[in-house]
Parts: sequence; C-alpha cells; structure tokens
Amino acid sequence: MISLELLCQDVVELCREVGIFIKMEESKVHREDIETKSKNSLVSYVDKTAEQRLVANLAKFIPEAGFIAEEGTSDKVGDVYNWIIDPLDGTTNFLHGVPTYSVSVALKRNDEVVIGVVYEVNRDECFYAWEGSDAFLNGNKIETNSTSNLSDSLIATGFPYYDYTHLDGYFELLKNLAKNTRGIRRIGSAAVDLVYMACGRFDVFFEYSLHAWDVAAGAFIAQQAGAVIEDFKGEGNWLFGKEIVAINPQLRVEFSNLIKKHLN
Ligand code: 2AM
Ligand code: CA
Repeated sequence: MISLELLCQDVVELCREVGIFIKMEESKVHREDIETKSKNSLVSYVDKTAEQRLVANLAKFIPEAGFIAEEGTSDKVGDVYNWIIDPLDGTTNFLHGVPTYSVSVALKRNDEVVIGVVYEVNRDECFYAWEGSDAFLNGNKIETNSTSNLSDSLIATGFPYYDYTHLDGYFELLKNLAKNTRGIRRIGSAAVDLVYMACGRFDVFFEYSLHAWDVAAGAFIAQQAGAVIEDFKGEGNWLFGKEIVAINPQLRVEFSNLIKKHLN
C-alpha cells in the first residue's frame, strides 16, 4: 500500500534537486541551445535533462507507473499510476532570463490526480498536496482567498501564443476585466499561476490550450487549498480538456457567467 504522504515528500525533495540543476544552468544556456518544437514552443537541453532526471527517479518510487511528460522522455503507460511531468514550466521565461519558472510533477491514479508538487525555483517556494490533505507551501498550510467581489480581485491568465481560435472573445473578456478588477497578470508559468491561486495571491486564473503537464499538479494543489477548478462550461474536463478556470468559490458564479459570455 503506497503512502501518498511519504511519496509526496520524496517528490518534493526530487523537484527541489532538479530545480537546483535548472538554476545552475540559467547563466550557461545560450541562444544557440534553443530549439523550436512548434510555433513559439521553445526547449533546450535543460528541459530535457531535467525531465530525464525526474523520470529516472520517479520510476524508482513506483516501478509500474507510466509517464505523461512534456519532452517525451518515456512513453510507458501505467495501468493505474501515471506521472504527469513538466520539467520546466515557463521555458520562455527561463530562456529569456525572466525569473518565473517551475518544476511541476503530479501523480495520477486511474483518472484522479492524487499528488501535486510545484517548485518555483527562484523564490525557493515548494507547493504540494496529496489526496485528502491540506495544501502546503514550504511546510505551511495555504488556502485560497475568500474575496467575494471581482472588483477586489487580482486575475491571472496566459495570453494565447499559438492557438488563436478564441482570440476575439478572449480580448473582449480582458477588456471587461481590465475595467472591473484590480488588475491582470501574465507571469508565464501556468503551474505558478495555479499555486499562486492556491495561496491567495491571485483570485482567479484562466487560460485555454494548456496541456495536462502545465496544469495537473498546480490545479490539484489549488483544489486542495479550496479552489474550484473547472472547464469553460463549468464542468470537470480541465485536465485534458485544454480549458481551465481556477477560482475561489465565492467568485464562481460571477466569473463563470463572464467566461460563458465570451469564451463559449
Ligand atoms: P512551458 O514553458 O512548459 O511550455 C503559459 O501560457 C503556459 O504556456 C506556460 O505554462 C508554458 O509552459 C506554456 N508556453 C509555451 N510556450 C509559451 C510562450 N511562447 N509564451 C507563453 N507561454 C508558453
Ligand atoms: Ca515545459
């Protein structure tokens, strides 16, 4: 019987180690190390090496588990357990010398996420939770904010950078939010947006066309911290559905109506 609490502690240690490796490479990585996977999707040897280290160590924790990993290090599919990995979330920031990026690891059991760890490297902040637990930041319990007015809320999002399907509706929504909230932030790592939501720094996060590895760990942590996580229809298909809203329960109805108006 796996102890998810102990396993989560092991994953925290591993993400910290991999984060230290990424940080050490920050000053060494050059423009010629950058490869373009697809439009605006960048990668370097740092993402790939970090992922190889994660996969090699996670495979020791649960030998039968499979992997859904951004850089494709392993295509093993687990019957019950699968790790969902983004070795470096915020690669564009990292390669441009902007400090917000993270290591993101989740464990999925059947269809449910049961462990989430997000390590924001430059702030040395490790966020984590396991099935049934509270959510934690460096050992301290965190909770979402209980702001009940959008006018008092700080909103996080990611601007579309390759999928422009909802561009008009998206910017109409931003216009509305620019007028009716405290402000909008785009910090460039969805995993970090979600854990900032978890600890009450942000009140709402939404984005479309994200992958499971961008959101699995952060959304699970936010959920354990009290956030509602849903897709743009207000349903539960956020992990593989490429649409996500993370929100505190008090703002849910008001914000869901805006999403439905502009993005459906
Ligand atoms: P990545 O760094 O792991 O690719 C935010 O919009 C999310 O989209 C990030 O979590 C980031 O994950 C991904 N992303 C990929 N390319 C991007 C780009 N050019 N600009 C912004 N985000 C990008
Ligand atoms: Ca990545």
